[in-house]
Amino acid sequence: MPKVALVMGSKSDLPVLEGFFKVCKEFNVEYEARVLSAHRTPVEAAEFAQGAKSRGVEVICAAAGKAAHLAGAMAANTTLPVIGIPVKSSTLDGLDALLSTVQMPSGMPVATVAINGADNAALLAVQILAIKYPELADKLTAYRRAMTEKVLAADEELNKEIEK
Ligand code: RP5
Repeated sequence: MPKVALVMGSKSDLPVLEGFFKVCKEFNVEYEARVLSAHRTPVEAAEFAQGAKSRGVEVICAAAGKAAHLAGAMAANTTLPVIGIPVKSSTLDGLDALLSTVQMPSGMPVATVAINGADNAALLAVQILAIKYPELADKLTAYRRAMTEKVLAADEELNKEIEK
């Protein structure tokens, strides 16, 4: 079973990360989740990233707010793909975390999703895994089809309403 890791800088980040778990469950992707901070637990965070591949993890998602160094710290300690989730904190509306996560120097990429974009982080992880696991590719196709049908139904509904 494909496996994704989610690491968050603080347990206070958890409420905005529910979408990650929902998507993993929907696609039947195994996950592990940890609270580890690049600033407060730098040694443990580095060890986590260094050992991820040998634990069977194939993609790491890292969520953090403020001076969000966590995704970069993950990337520095593994060659696995790292997806950064900037978390909106009480100040600066998450722009601080967005820039800290996305502005990685050349040679050390972090694929960054929207502020609080935990569902998209999981979906991107599934898309990466789908290169290797054909059943995930099939599920993604069905997921996209369902999304399309939902929008087309809303479009039809709207047009019935404005005809009145
Ligand atoms: C970051 O600092 C965490 O990811 C969190 O978003 C933010 C605040 O952390 P707490 O002070 O709530 O633990 O490292």
